[in-house]
Amino acid sequence: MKIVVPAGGIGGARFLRGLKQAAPEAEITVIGNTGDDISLFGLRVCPDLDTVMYTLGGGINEEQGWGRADETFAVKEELAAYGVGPGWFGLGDRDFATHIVRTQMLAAGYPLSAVTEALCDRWRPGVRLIPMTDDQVETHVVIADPDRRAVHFQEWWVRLRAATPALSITPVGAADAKPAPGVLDAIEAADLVLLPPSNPVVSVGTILAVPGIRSALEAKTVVGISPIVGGAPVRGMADACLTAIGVQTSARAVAGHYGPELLDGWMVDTADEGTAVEGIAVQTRPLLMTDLAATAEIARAALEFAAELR
Ligand code: GDP
Ligand code: FO1
Ligand code: CA
Repeated sequence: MKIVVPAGGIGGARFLRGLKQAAPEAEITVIGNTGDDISLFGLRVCPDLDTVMYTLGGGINEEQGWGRADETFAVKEELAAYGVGPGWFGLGDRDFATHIVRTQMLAAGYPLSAVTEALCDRWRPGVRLIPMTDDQVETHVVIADPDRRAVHFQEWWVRLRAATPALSITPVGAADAKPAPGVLDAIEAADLVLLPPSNPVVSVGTILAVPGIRSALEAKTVVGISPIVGGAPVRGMADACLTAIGVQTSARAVAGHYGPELLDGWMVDTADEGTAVEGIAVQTRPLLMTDLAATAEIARAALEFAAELR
């Protein structure tokens, strides 16, 4: 069975871990969000790709959900001693090595998709991880406070903790980006597509903004898992992203935003029992990925749901 999963960081990665357990024989292709990517200290940082790679490869800091386990911060401290920031972004020593390899390969002319494949040669995530595009796409956020300006998504999310309302959120460069090699082929060959409980705006929304990806997905059986449970994100500030694009923070509104052209099935938590969305089949079950077993159960249910809808 061939499964395609367009994924962001923590929510996507944790779901994928459950999916691997639920469908050990499946060929899983992950289309990774690169809108969070940022250049810092001369290095290219790809948080969502790395979160998926480290989580599935056994190198993730489990409590934090991003970055490496057993991390130290000597390089960051040395940079700070030179007065070199930003101090608000915590790149660890082990993580630095990943970024040095990536940046070196990009500078040598390799596309991000080839670089990601090379990094995954070490981590063996057990899925094929392809960035959504090899072109540069960066999510920018327009804020009003203290004056109206656009900041990089990471500055809004990490430094400002999304506490300053976003007037708009734009995946800069997406309109001119091409899907990375293998992305459209994987979708076309897929038996089904699962939308993990990733951020609908800055993770899945960014992937869908790359021309060609949404329409390719629409031709498939797609089942999504709601990241919104009981009217709030399970983790993080997705509510601030949804507010910025005028979508209510509810499982129902997120499904409506994706729309019946994209979604065949939508899974909502028992806290959202009774949710109905026009043109989309809804299934209700516990959706908290509390541990691997619970997550595998969610993935198993999603696979069965998709089989019914095919
Ligand atoms: P990020 O890129 O690291 O922000 O991660 P993603 O975009 O992949 O996923 C973030 C989303 O995961 C958040 O909006 C959370 O609400 C959602 N999420 C995290 N844990 C869970 C969980 O246990 N269950 C569900 N349903 N959603 C979750
Ligand atoms: N998130 C934080 O909240 N603070 C950090 O200092 C931070 C550093 C960081 C370094 C590498 C990496 O891959 C991810 C990192 N993240 C950090 C997480 C991440 O940037 C965000 O959660 C997202 O991009 C949203 O998906
Ligand atoms: Ca992300």
